[in-house]
Amino acid sequence: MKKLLITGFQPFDNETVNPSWLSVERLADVINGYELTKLCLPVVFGKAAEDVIALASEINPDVILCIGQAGGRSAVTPELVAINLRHGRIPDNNGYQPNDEEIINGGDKAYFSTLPMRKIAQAINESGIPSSLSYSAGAYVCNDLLYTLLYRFKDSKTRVGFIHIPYCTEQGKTPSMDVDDIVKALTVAIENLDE
Ligand code: PCA
Repeated sequence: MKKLLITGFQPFDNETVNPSWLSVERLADVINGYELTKLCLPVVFGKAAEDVIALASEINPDVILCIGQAGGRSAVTPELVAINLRHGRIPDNNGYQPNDEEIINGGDKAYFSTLPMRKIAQAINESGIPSSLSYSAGAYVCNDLLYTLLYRFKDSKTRVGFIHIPYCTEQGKTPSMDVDDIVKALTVAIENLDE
């Protein structure tokens, strides 16, 4: 069976939950011929990617798909690209707040996702859950994670992608989405990982 390493994040920014992990932990263990391995990541620059790379070197996944909260977005937004930039509007969960730094010295300015993100956005949208392709994952820990993984796996068979999701209803913010719908959207994404 093919292997999918799928990740969510711990809570950050004064929240008590992160809908990315709430939804990842509820996904079925096998979807579309992929066996899922689930990992919850710290919201810490550098460390999130280190944890993924450590587990990936044990299980050698075909695909790594990372999920993160994008408060303020009203749709599920697969990310097309990651940029070589770290900047924090707020400190990470280790208290570190970078100000316009490079992630990887000598890395390209940007890397494109190696999963079919536009197709994934269309498929989620057709399933009835609002979704659109995003052209920026920001400059915070989610972009840091996606950039570092795309750099690390650029010459390997492992394909890498990232999906941002809205706040979930329990967080009491708007716009928001039910975790049930986020789980459904991520399931559709996994059903569409292959070109
Ligand atoms: N979202 C943040 C980091 C962790 C998360 O869930 C981001 O968009 O960078």
